[in-house]
Amino acid sequence: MARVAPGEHDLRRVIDEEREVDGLGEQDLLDLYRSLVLLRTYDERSLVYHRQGRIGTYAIFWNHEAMQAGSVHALAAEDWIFPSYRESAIGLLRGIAPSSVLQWWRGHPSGWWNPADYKVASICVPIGTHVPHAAGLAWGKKLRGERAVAIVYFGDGATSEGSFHEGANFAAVTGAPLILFCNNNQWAISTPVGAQTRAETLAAKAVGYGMPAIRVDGGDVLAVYEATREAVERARAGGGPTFIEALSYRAAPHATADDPRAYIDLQRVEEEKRNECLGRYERYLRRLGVLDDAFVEEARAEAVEAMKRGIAEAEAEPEPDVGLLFEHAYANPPASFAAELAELRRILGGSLG
Ligand SMILES: Cc1ncc(C[n+]2csc(CCOP(=O)(O)OP(=O)(O)O)c2C)c(N)n1
Ligand SMILES: [Mg+2]
Repeated sequence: MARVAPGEHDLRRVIDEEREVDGLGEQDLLDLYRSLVLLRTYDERSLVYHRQGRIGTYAIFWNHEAMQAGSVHALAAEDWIFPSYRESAIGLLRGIAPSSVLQWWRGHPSGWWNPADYKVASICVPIGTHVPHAAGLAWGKKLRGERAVAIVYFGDGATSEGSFHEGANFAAVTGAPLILFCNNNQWAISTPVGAQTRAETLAAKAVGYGMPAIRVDGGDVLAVYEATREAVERARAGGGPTFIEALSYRAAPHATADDPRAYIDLQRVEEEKRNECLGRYERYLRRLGVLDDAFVEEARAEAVEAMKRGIAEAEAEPEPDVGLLFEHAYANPPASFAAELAELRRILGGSLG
């Protein structure tokens, strides 16, 4: 059996400890629930749309919603989010339309937004290359004396990439207001975290850069919220970056093109599924007497409706013109482009005719 992360000790928890988080009122708790439901619904519907051939390869984030919603709720509107493909739909929590994210997965040019409009950077597919971008933006905010902080999301595998180390070191040295949020789902496709590092925990890496770290139960939305809020407060107060390691166990395939039965611990997957993050939070809220069936039904119906509308809007967009392939790369395109585009149109015209 593959090796996974050693001891899961010292994880910050709220739900399992039956604690409450200071400063979170009933409305906040319900808003958080609604965000979890929206992300869960987006993810489950996207898998169906993929199977129906309506979107392309899709990176499933089932059971990662607590890490995403918990951390975003700890941010202010002016704070910047740098997602990886695992957080493709995180912009929904900032008002980006489901159709825009679905179009991204369809490879359509309308699957994009102006990052400045939502303070959500483009979805990063190369592993870890957005960490220096986020560090740079955060440093810029500091230099300008602005209040905003940035958060960058990446996986356990990303901590073996050069870009991660460059970004982390840069953020620490400049005292940039950055939260480095590591989703440690213990797998980088089929590579277990034990084959990724000799460090006992990923949080231990922060020590080498001289920045504080927090380890948190990634399936506990309130613990993630609390940990991120602490990191955000430190960053805003001029205390520099924080590394957050949120621990879980990947309970779904890496993406729709993956079959994890060849390598994963299936028993551990079943355990994780039984303890998945939305159900955990739902049970907690019901115990508190904050959530009832009517709210649950309404939140789900609203999210399903948003997705139905999203896929319909995406599919209603006209196909882009192939000329787009030749635009945006050069201010002064090479002379050969015109002939190449004409050739492409001729070929496509032939294949269609
Ligand atoms: C620079 C780079 N190298 C390799 C890949 C191929 N690749 C895609 S996902 C992935 C695994 C990443 O695992 P992790 O960082 O743990 O993130 P997770 O997918 O588990 O969220 C790899 C190696 C890539 N996208 N970019
Ligand atoms: Mg991973």
